[in-house]
Amino acid sequence: MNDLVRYALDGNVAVLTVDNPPVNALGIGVRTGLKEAIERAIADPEVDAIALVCAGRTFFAGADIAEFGKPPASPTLRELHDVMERCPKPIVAGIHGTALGGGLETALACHYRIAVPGAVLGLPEVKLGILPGAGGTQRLPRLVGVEKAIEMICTGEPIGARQAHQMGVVDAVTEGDLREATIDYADHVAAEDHPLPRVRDRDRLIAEAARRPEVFQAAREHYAKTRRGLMAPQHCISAIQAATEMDFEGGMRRERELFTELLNSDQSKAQRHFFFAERQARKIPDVPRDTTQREIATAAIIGAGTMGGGIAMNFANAGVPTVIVETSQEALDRGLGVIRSNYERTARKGRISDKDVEARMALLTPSLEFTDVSDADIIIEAVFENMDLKKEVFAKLDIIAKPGAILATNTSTLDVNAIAAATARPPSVIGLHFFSPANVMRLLEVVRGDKTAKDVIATCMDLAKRIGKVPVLAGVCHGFIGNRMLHAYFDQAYALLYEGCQPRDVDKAIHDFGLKMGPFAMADLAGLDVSWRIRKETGQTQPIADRLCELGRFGQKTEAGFYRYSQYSRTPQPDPEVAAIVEEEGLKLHDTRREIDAEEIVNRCMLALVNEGAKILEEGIALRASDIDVTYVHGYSFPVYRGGPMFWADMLGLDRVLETIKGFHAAGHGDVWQPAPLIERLAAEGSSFQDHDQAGG
Ligand code: T1G
Repeated sequence: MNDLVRYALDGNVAVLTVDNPPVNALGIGVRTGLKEAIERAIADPEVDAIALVCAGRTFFAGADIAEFGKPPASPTLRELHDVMERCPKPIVAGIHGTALGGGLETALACHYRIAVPGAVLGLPEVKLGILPGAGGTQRLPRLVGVEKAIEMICTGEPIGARQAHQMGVVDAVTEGDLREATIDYADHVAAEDHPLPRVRDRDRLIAEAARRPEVFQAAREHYAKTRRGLMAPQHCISAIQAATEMDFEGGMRRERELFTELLNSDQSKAQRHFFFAERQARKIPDVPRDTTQREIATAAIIGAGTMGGGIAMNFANAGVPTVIVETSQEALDRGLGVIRSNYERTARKGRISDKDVEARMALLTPSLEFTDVSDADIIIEAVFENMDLKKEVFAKLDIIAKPGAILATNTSTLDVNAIAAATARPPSVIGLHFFSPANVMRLLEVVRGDKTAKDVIATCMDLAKRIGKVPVLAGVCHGFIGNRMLHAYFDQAYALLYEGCQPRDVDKAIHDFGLKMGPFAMADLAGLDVSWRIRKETGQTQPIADRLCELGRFGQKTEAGFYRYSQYSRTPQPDPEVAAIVEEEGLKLHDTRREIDAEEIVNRCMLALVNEGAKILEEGIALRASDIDVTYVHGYSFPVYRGGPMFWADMLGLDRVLETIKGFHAAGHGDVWQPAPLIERLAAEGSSFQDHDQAGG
């Protein structure tokens, strides 16, 4: 054995305990140790059955993702599963924590499975741009039927132990000590006198499904819409369909072919990059993991508007009692009303119960008294985006808030240092920039001020996970990471309108590239009046948008903006009135209007993000290029199968990126196309943003 797999005898049961922290990934060491342990148990006359459990916080969380891309080492998971399935003595898997991917596939290769109530089981490989490659697409449908298998495998969402028991994925749910229960179960089944149940032999459900091939076509159409642009869900469906058209071995071969195709795809490389990027984003080099944190048991939100209400819901969802303060009863009632209707809508969709709605509403305390925030551990200000107003609020909070309270601002652009300076406790001031709708969008920009204390940063980075957010640390500059880059992106989108495009041309190219919507449909959703007011306050102009706003066209909320919207649908309709305004304003800046193809539109908009992103990296506003990728995928619907703007640029090759940027500069598209020095340096070295990250920036 090796030190990753322990072998012990408990009566006539061989107990195999795998211990490979942090998540018992099924790396080569574990596979080797397991195979040797099972062969030893088979050969041991004292042994009648085998109990397989994992030490630490979880059962196997899957194959070792870090081994991907390396030559497969034997025993592979399939070879190990063959040994397990052909084992003449019953193998019982005892599941706790997460049985995911290769972990669940390993359990399905056992003869029996039991789980504790809190365990979750799933095949999330599709989130890595692959599919379950160790028999999951062949064994799971044999247990749960093709419809449920398609749903579990194409969404990658796990199920709980009780649901798994109802579906027959696990044979029992134990309330007791898992190790003892697994041994007892093994001892019990060893005494039974019938052939060992192998999942691979269960053909009833797939034979029945073979008569309903339309199920697969319907699934293809559904996931082509709901997982637009992603290859993996479609391959998952093909693999499951193979289970209904071939025998087990044939299906396993087809699964392997489809798995290998995905594993070598750019999409999977991007999604695997993104898996680790999300985890890297939590690590702050100068804020050690064990930094003492401030306790967050209660919260308070200043402002019950769209953002304040959404932010409060995150805390209620996490079970944190939260006070919401407003200046008028009417505003307070409106805010709480929106929160309740959001919860009721979620309950109607069956995602939470009516009881949950009441429980979460009960955690929210509306108030008109600023002093009611005095006991809160964290206070988040979400008032109107105006510096004077924010300074006034923070000056008041400085007096009222208890010592040690964290004072956070939800500003999306303003100077957090200036806001902190309005208090006598800048170390306790931090930016927590939520994205709208705040109860839905997963990204949280954690903005570190010059004086923000490390324990405040550590507390907020972990708090983000607690309230279901993915945190990215940003330094202070106008617009932090996300919105600063978005400015460069919009500048190019507008420039394309002046040069020859119409809003639908730009939006179609960006939508086809993979974003949920293009810049102008997005502007209509956010409301054109917001940025119009800021332009007027700062003396800036954007002629096309200014003319639309002067006509009262503020976007979806006025059923007219860059597009027209009917009362009953949010589908943008091109409007000849806008087309005329775009042409007129364009010809004021350029003598003629030119044809611009989708490739140039994409390059202008996306490389504007990349070039600005590189400057943000150079200035240390972002710690890593991969943090920028996390920001854009979770905050701005950048397609995860491209890995984020910086990873996308790496896949293009920074030499080609530099050449294109220089080309735009030479074509007179403005100094914004001065290449970022970091891109010039990395291209010259033949390096990438990933190399830059690995070198520690
Ligand atoms: N391989 C390698 N490292 C892994 C890993 C894995 N499968 N899962 C987690 N880690 C690392 C992670 O990078 C982090 O490292 C640490 O463990 C803690 O993770 C054939 C091919 C289990 C729900 O997709 O979803 O099986 O940052 O911070 O938030 O079909 O990790 O500390 O250095 O995420 O408590 C399928 C992936 C693989 C599950 C725990 N399995 N993991 O979440 O901790 S493909 C998955 C997770 C496969 C087969 C195929 C989560 C978790 P570090 P963490 P967490």
